[in-house]
Amino acid sequence: MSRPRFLAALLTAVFVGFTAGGGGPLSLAILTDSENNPSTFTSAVKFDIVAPTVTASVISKTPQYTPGYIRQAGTYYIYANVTDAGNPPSGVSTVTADVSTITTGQTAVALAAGSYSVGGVSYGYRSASVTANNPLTAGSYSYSVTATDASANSATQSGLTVTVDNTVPTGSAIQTANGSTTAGKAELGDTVTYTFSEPIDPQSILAGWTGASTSVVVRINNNASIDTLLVFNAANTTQLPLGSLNLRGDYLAANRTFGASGTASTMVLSGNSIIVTLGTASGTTNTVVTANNMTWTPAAGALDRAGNACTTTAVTEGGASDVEF
Ligand SMILES: [Ca+2]
Ligand SMILES: [Ca+2]
Ligand SMILES: [Ca+2]
Ligand SMILES: [Ca+2]
Repeated sequence: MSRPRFLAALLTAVFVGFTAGGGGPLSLAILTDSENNPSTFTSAVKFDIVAPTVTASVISKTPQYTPGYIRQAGTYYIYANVTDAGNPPSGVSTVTADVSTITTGQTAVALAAGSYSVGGVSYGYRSASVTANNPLTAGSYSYSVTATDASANSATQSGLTVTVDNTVPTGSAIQTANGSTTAGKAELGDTVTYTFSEPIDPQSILAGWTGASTSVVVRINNNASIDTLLVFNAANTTQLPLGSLNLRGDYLAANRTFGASGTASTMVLSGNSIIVTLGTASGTTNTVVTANNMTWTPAAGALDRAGNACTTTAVTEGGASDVEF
């Protein structure tokens, strides 16, 4: 390669390297070839004068699936997505949140870069656990997130909101329905609908559950003429906090599982309700002809969106007295 060509190639490589590499707020390349050319080559690269943008943020209780709600004295995370622009972007340096409306004095809580997910949405930044004031009146509260890039450009997204909910959920209704051939007989396809006073966070019922249909095992335990229905995880090893359902009838003469083999039982979240559909029965069941009203005792492990524990006050089946399933 000739000398001038070599010099041109070298300059191009250095310039491209500075342009693509970014890094610092200002990149300047100065090359001198005093032997062959006394002139000085100077290449000034554009720099980042554009502030980052907070594209999304949400506050959620810890742990959680459903975001946007906290309770007084509860712990929470702040999530955010931040992008930086510039020519080239110098990159996001710090992200902080002012949550002093819900936690006194916390005007600059640091959010760390990482890979986070809440409510089915991915976020690139999250705070450590923060504890809400106690007391903290229920209602909507504003907070802000500030992002700064490596060139010290800064932008604040204000007007973000989180809802404080201090009202504990309660059981409000319990019903079954015949989804198969015989009313009064527990079979594949029959349903149990547990209804609460407000939406329940699915993750409080089953780790990792989003509320979409998922496999479970239903157990109906024989207790003479007052058999009891419980819901277990898909492995049939851990009872889920859907409480205990007294069927008030002799639906079987020996303990049975539904969905442990064959067709799985399922549960799905729908508004304030969780609907359980029976899978394949492990053995014979009775057909009950005497109408009665069930009694459901909810479990405190069921949490609302803010993390308040459900009361365990029993709920009696409403409507006309009927047989179940
Ligand atoms: Ca509530
Ligand atoms: Ca039935
Ligand atoms: Ca029985
Ligand atoms: Ca009934």
